[in-house]
Amino acid sequence: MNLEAALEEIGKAPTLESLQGLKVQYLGKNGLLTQEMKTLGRLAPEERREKGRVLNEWKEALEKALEAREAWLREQALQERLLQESLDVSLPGYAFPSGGLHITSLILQELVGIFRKQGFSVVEGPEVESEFFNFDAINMPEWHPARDMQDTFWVTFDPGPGFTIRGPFGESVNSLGGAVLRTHTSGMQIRYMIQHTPPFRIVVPGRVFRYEQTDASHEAMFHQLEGLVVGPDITMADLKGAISELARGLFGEEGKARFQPTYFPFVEPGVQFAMWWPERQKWLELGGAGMVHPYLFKAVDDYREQQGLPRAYEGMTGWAFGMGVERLALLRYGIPDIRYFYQNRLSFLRQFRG
Ligand code: YSA
Repeated sequence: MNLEAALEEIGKAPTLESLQGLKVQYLGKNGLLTQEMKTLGRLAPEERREKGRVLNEWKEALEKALEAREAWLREQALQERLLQESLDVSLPGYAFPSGGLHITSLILQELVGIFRKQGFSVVEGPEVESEFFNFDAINMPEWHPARDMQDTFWVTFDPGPGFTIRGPFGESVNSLGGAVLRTHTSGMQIRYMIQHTPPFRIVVPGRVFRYEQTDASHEAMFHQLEGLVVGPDITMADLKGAISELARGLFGEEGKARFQPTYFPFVEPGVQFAMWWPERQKWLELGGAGMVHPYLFKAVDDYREQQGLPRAYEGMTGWAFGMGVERLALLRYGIPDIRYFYQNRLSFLRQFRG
């Protein structure tokens, strides 16, 4: 075996794998040096000692050379990796997509914000509602057209374990008729009044459902904002003031409201209101309103009495309104079709994210 040649070969090994090969070739069980060691036994003692010393030196030299080359190859690999993986801070970064609020949420936030400034509380109610709160208690008896299958999603359910429509006190109201997907937020007027005593002012944002043939201005699921103010001396003038304030909040100083008489079973007198839309110079029909019908106060007090609570609404007056949230957005942003709202078409929705 030629030590010089072996050391040179090791010093030039190009990869860790080839280096391992050389290690085996020289120092392995059947390696060249090992072979030489095996011949020692056959030598005379004097010669054996001398050759043994030399072979040990060779072994040490080979081991050192292998170690040194291995360290060098590893360092080389590390440097190469560092070079490849180096961080270029001038490269453009990854864009992390961030979500935004839906157009309905944005307009609801704006509406609710305007009322909060006027001291209104914001409350929410159940979307699956009992027939009693959605209809009866607000003076829409059984024969009222809004209960027709064309308008209302009736929820037929097996009132088995775990499904009960509950009243404001957690009591089961299954006995108070069937269940519906609420057709408007007006049922919350009753729920709130049963649990609270006047004076108060609230707004109720929420999803409502109607069995509608959808078209450009009708959806089967949409949102309403309900308002209710009750106290000892509340008048129609307060209603007009609040809606006019809403008009100014939405459309600026030029904003104004118009009221036209109409009929809703739960108000007397009833109005529909429109707002002046300065950009388009036209009136927008937004919703219904009026003075709370005395029937509602009576229904609330009767219910309270049933629950062992004192009657609280005798001598009170109040006003209420209910408006379509998507309809307002349609007109305000010039959107041609209400069905765009809930089709999850990002190109449409991205135009409005806040
Ligand atoms: C009236 C008087 C009050 O004292 C309180 C509330 C009300 C409003 C009443 N509860 C109601 O729901 N009236 S409404 O049937 O005319 O609907 C109110 C608004 O909801 C409409 O003016 C319209 O803006 C919107 N709307 C109705 N059906 C819709 C709809 N929006 C989208 N799709 C539909 N299918």
